[in-house]
Amino acid sequence: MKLTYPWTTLKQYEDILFTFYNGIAKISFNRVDKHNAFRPKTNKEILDALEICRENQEINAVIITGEGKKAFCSGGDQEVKGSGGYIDESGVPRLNVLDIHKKIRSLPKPVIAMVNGYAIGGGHVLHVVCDISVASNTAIFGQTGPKVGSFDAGFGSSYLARHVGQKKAREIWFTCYQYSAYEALEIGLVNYVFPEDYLEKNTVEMIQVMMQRSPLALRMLKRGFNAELDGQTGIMEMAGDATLMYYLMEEAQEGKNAFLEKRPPNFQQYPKFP
Ligand code: 1HA
Repeated sequence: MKLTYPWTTLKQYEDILFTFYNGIAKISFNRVDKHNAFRPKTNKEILDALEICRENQEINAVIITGEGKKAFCSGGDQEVKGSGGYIDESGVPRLNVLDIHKKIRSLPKPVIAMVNGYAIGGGHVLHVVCDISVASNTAIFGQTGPKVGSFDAGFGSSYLARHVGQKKAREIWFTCYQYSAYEALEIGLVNYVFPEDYLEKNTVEMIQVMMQRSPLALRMLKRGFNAELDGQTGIMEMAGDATLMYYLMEEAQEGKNAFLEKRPPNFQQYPKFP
């Protein structure tokens, strides 16, 4: 029997569930009849939920998963794929899942992919961009792009290669093979494999350990891990957090106070650590 927690709804959406338990937010794809394939609306809802996760002080970490027993996410909904992207309600083609990749990486809190079944195509990329991936023993991983007329040459390939190495990443994309949870574990694609019924329990327990650690330390570590791949954007995110910490210091307040009091600042009173 699946062990779960008393999640409460944070906000109602059409394509996703957005729930909360004990400091953890959970975003679940809820298009079970399509193996949780996403359409532009799904991605728009996830972006909105991720923004709430960023702002809400009660939320320490985020789980991304899929409803049902079959799929985490099977990527872009092929039924709405059109010329130029995935067609939204107003007829505009979109690739807005890429905005989710950026948002997950920039979110200053851990994001954990809880892979409960198929993580395929754009669904696979989604777990790749999360900070941590845990899988049920029933999970199946793979890319399908070159089989169905797509590819993700962004994080979906470059960041994947950071996890599994260049050769394996190229195999994953060029062949579109599918991999079991244990194969994924062996090649460093996931952190842990748990029995299906214990997936949520063990994931929450792991997050509870992270929640005992310093949030600002985790935040800076995430920035550091990302900066290496994200170039100037990564440095900007890290620098932003350095500014945040500087603003918490008296030295930064002295500059502002001196300006407002129309006097020269006295920065010499502060220590210059070696
Ligand atoms: O590459 C990108 C992007 C790249 C750059 C920028 C943006 C991107 C955005 C998206 C993507 C992509 O995601 S491309 C890759 C899109 N996804 C796929 O090619 C996966 C298609 N699905 C499958 O290969 C298979 O369904 C499966 C391996 C996940 C599971 O196979 P299985 O167990 O045999 O189930 P199946 O019968 O195929 O699927 C169950 C139901 O779910 C079917 O519906 P039904 O016939 O029962 O009415 C099936 O049509 C539906 N379904 C599954 N996946 C999708 C889907 N419907 C629409 N879109 C899907 N992706």
